[in-house]
Amino acid sequence: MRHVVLAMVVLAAAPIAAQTPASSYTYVKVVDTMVPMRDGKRMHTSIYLPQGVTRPLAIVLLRTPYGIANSGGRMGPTGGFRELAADGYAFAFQDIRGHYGSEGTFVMMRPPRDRNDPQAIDEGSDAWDTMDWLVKHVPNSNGRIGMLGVSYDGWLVVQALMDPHPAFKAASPQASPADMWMGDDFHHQGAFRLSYGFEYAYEMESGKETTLFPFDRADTYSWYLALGGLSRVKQEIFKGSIPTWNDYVAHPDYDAFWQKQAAAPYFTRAVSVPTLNVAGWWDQEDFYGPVTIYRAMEKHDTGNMNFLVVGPWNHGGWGGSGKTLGAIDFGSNTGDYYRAEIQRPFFACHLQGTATGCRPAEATLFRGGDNSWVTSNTFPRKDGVTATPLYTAADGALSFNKPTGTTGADFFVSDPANPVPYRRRPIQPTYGPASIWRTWLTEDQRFVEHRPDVASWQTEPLAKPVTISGEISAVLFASTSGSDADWVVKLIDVYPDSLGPAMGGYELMVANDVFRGRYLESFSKPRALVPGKVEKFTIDLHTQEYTFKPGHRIMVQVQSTWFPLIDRNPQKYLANIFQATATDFATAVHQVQRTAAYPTHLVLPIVGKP
Ligand code: PG9
Repeated sequence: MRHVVLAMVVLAAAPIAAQTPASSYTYVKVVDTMVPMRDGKRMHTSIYLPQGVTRPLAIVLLRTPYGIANSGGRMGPTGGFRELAADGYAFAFQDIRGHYGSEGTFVMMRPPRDRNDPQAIDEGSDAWDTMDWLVKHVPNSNGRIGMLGVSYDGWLVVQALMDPHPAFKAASPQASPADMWMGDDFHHQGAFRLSYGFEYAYEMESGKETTLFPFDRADTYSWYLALGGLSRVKQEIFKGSIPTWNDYVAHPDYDAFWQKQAAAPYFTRAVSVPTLNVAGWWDQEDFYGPVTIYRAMEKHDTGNMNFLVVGPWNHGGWGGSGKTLGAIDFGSNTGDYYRAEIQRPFFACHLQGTATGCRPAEATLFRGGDNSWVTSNTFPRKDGVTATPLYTAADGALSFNKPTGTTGADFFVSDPANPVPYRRRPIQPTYGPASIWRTWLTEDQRFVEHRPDVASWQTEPLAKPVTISGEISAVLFASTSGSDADWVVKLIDVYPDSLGPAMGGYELMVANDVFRGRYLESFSKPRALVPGKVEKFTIDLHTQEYTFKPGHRIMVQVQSTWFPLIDRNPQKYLANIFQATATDFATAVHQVQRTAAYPTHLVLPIVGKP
């Protein structure tokens, strides 16, 4: 490995004051330089130092594809690193390969390298080479490095953890995707996340800097609908120039391309870097990822170094106060609590040797509804939780009693020409001005409840609280008159009318997901559904920690479109939906059974007895 020693460039930069109750430092950018990697490519890196600190400094590293120009603000009075900044670290920020100031080629979620190829590079080797350079070049370093980041930046932490540098002593991957086909930004259980997959790929790959797609109308719902089929995108819209779109088209199913990129299988060795995994229950982008990574690492956590925190947050919401999300008030500043009481001590203990904070609870979970933090020695919790079926019943009821009848079903007509919007229209471009993308998971689901293509069931008002903790799934016994179908399932907390006009009757989603019917037997080998045949679709609704309070109702909604979050299923089997044209889409009648033989239900992890 070769390293070029670069002179440090001292910059005259505006100082950034970090203020917390404990102390404050002024940070100055002292270096803006190009750090060489093992293949000779150089990565643009900035280093900020706290003024007036003479003790050896630990280094906190963030690598990002989103540009490091404004990184100093993170240590400022409202920045997400303000509590860390109060402890006095050297902060290093780096543009990743091929983006902004760095050399080389950007590859979306570059898969881990072939370890048998000494020339190969990946984000893990770039992180390793960067850490090696930092401990040798940051003046007065104590030789310990921490790394954290949210989402893509969190995924870069995960890549660094796969083959950690010896100086890497504390990690916090936050909202990192784990598997882009199974559950994160680009697909969920086989269904393509159209608006995100389309817009993000353009933003990242139409130039070296992020650029929004130039939609010619305010409501992207109508833009995506007017597209007709996805076959128009690759050449007509993107002119073949967006590699990630080309990959979606070439790999519609869960093949080696996606499997090679998925993070969990790479964690096969004992965890050696203390790791604080962070997720938000209402993360609109990557909730599957951080939980999956925590669980993959936990299998090899022989030294108790791997921890999980899940709060009532959207994507990165722990960087703010975390008191509210959309219309929902969680009663306290949950983000401030996390940063001050868990993240700050964790890094201080592992990087600076302070006495406490190295080992937070195994899992620290915010329980919505009750609005309290709870801890657990395992995740999901094992003791005192009963997997309890909650069945759909006649007249829109939900019941803990299994149906006994031989007939009974609910049905709706799913029309791809009039898909159910996933959030209130107009649906602004995902990251465009005034977009409410960041809070859509907490939107009041009454905006679609009246639609004839949304089936709803609900319990009576609850006489006592029902707390769920852990894994939720839906078991749909369902059929389509077509030969392919999407099933979207939403678990909802219905607030009592007594709460008055602002929140009375509010329908808050607490879990949800979509399943593309063609993957009933295999995610790698789809097949057509037999029209009219009742199949058992088991849909992972992931995990939650939540209390449905007395007077509230539990509701379940099922629908077959969620647009344009999810692309429209043509509802007649097509080998590759990315090749669909406008004429490939057909209406279908969808039936959801509720009989003794076919008892559609949710499985809820109920704490205590239901
Ligand atoms: N959710 C973003 C992401 C997209 C694609 C890959 C990885 C992450 C992000 O917020 O960075």
